[in-house]
Amino acid sequence: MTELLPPARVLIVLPTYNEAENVGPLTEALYGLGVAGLQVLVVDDQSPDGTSQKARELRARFPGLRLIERSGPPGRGLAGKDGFLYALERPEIEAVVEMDADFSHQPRHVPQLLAALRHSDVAIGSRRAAGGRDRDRSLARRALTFLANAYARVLLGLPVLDTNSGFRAYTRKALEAIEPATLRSTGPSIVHEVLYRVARADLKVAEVPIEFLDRKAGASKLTLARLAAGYFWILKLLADRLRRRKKKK
Ligand SMILES: Nc1nc2c(ncn2[C@@H]2O[C@H](COP(=O)(O)OP(=O)(O)OP(=O)(O)O)[C@@H](O)[C@H]2O)c(=O)[nH]1
Ligand SMILES: [Mg+2]
Repeated sequence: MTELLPPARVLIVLPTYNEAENVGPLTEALYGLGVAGLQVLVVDDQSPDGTSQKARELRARFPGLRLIERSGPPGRGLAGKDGFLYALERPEIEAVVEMDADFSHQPRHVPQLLAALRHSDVAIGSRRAAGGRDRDRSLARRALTFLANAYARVLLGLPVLDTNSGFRAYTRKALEAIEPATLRSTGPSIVHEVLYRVARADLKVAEVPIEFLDRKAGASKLTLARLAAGYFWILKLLADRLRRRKKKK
């Protein structure tokens, strides 16, 4: 049977690892937004908790839902990259939103991010823009985010208040300029690598204030090793920045 679905225009990329409890309610909330041509893409890394099985079951209710079941090395960065490449292969997709699948990024902010794309190339869901909030999490967790953000902003000279945010919307033009095929970071630091490319390509960035919540179900995947890898990645990007500066002189 051919599916009678509106053509996908806005792709929501959800990287998932052990989000079986969240993927259903989140998919429902996203399709409930009433955004025309919205399509959800779950990019799962063989989660042992059966996230992809859940996503497959959800297709009975949401036939537009797509699922990439990744094999090979896992990672938040690799999953995000696959989502971007999926969008670029489909010319009907005009905008891409990436967001965490744990309800830290609330669906209600999606229309605000999309609205900001009317006058910008990239819209960032920002805890640090006026009106933004990050008060729900422990002080230690917020302090960690604060330090990582300051480190990335200063070393990479990024003109963005919330560089760590993985809640973003991109126009197709922005995605093309980012050249996802050559992104190299495998983990969460993809957010910095992408932002670094956004700045280099002189894309117009808008920061949309969001209320960031602590995850409601499931466990965090942030480990000390991942955190350290993220800090190291920023140093690699800094080396690239300095090399380019030298060449320019
Ligand atoms: N596909 C895939 N997704 C991942 C992987 N690691 C994390 N994710 C997803 O990326 C998003 C962010 O991961 P979280 O574990 O919430 O990490 P975090 O938001 O930095 O940490 P918390 O604030 O403690 O939740 C979530 O949707 C995860 O399911 C991975 O290896 N592969
Ligand atoms: Mg999270």
